[in-house]
Amino acid sequence: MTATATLTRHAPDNADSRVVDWVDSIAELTQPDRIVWCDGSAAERQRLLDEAVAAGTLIRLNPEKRPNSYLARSNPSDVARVESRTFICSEREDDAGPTNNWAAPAEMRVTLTGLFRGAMRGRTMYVMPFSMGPVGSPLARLGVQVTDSPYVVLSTGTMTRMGADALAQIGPRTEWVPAVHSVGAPLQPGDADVAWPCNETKYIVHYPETREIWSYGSAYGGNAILAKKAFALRIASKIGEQEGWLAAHMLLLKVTNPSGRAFHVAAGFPSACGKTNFAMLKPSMPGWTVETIGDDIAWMAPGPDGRLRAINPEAGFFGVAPGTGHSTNPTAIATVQSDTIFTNVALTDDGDVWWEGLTEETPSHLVDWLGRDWTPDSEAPAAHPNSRFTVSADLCPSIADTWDDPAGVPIDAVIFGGRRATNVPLVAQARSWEHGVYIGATLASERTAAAEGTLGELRRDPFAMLPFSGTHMADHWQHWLTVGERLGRSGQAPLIFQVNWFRRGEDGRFLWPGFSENSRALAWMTERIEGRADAVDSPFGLVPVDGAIDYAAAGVSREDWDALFAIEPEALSAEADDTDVFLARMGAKVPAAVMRQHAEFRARL
Ligand code: GTP
Ligand code: SPV
Ligand code: MN
Repeated sequence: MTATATLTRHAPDNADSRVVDWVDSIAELTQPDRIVWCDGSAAERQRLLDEAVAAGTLIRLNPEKRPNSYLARSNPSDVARVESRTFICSEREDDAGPTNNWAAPAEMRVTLTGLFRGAMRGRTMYVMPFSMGPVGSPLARLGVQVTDSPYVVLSTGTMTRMGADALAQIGPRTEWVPAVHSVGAPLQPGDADVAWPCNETKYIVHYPETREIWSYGSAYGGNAILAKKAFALRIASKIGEQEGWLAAHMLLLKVTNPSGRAFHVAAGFPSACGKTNFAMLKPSMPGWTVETIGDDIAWMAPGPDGRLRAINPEAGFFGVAPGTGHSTNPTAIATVQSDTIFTNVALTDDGDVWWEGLTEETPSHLVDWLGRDWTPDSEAPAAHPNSRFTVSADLCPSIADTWDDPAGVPIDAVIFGGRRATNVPLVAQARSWEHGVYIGATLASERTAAAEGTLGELRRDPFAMLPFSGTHMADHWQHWLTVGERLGRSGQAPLIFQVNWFRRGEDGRFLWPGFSENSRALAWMTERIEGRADAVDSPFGLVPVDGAIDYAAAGVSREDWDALFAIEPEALSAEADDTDVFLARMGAKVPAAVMRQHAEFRARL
């Protein structure tokens, strides 16, 4: 018997033989010391947590302040997604498109085989069967990830339905997506391990046609929790195009008006542009409630009744910490009271966590995310700008009781938004589905800390999917047009809107207070759905008539309100020129409908 065969003997009896064979083959390549099949139980989680504390990977927080919660400090070079190291390896380069890094699959397989050979020596390989979406839902999908990072196991355990229930779903004919992850830091006998092993060389690789994922060198969320961005967006966007449904970088929420009518909304904003906050919105308007269904990813398919139905494929939140405070997002603050893993936030002297924006008062002493003493005089922030919390969706006080309904929820509105200091109004309704697709296709946003790159730089982020599309971006647009036509035939296509919470005045301050006041824009959108609110035409689409939104109640002056909708012809014309360049870069696949809408935008200026 080979060493590998001894190791895989511990596969659960009901494990499908294809899964066992695949695990075997990866073990033979990567040579781990041990293999552990994860069952997803609470006991398993506690054992991993205790081991991680003993190994120095996690710091246990003060149980009186933050029960069952932990702090992880990453390697300082492994703090965000690495878009420059993320690859879509379709057979034809043209199927990955100009916005993705591409390499020929055969060549990439050779490179990765070299890197993964012996990569797990001295480590344990964990096998994680998982379901994206409620186990057994017709919209759910299965996968199996192997990893040599206990931090990734703990994160996946929160973010997905991981373990025995998912494994039991995999029969001889069930499709499942294999995902291989290694931190790329093998240990020789006698080597001392580090708290956050990783490798300077990083590869986040997707084979959309064969539906496989390989990730090397990073343990950061989006690079390593492969069920999330790699599967639920990049691979799923390809599957969705083949099968007629949509994988979207969108939050899902349910909003109920004072007369008790509920609406479901999907909203796509780029990374660190407000999805978690909007999903957990506490309306400032009396009588309105918002409940959370998801904060990052939506899978949406036309249902048997002809309506678009959506599920949140995830089971937890991997949310941005900085800026999340009692005044901005009290729901998130309540969610992370316990049972949370924090990554790269600061540690207080009494064993709790802190980050910029958590409290109005800054503690006089902290240990920063790099483990250094920190005081308010320190120059760098105490928490990394992309520091995050990982917590189960069940713990969110605003979670809707339908959030894990296997049938999903019917979508009434789709929203696109970004961080735009100029040009884009607070809220506008697309004139048609086609116009809405144009708005999504040409979406732009200022860069945030969620990925490597220069902060604040304006870049196109079509459908908030620039880093997450597993296909040619223009094919993605055509797919949205096709799904929209199908929904339109049954007269049940959701309305599409655009929002911008981030417009600034000449003095640089935000013109709109945001957060709970965003409910005013949301309420107007629901009133448009009901046909109760009036709108006027603008180059961006239909905007609220005077008096439709009570901005004064939000503390906004008449002057600022006007500035939120100001049309600056020169700036808009420069933006239209930039859109020409962008669309030309997308090439011949750009749908005629998008070109038509662009011509119309120009004509309306
Ligand atoms: P990912 O998890 O990266 O996909 O991000 P996300 O879109 O869920 O972003 P999130 O809600 O975590 O917000 C990111 C940052 O934007 C936080 O610092 C928030 O405080 C800030 N933010 C969110 N909503 C608003 C708003 O309405 N106005 C302003 N000014 N800032 C906001
Ligand atoms: C994002 O960057 O959009 C995130 C965090 O939601 S990650 O999972 O790292 O992609
Ligand atoms: Mn995201």
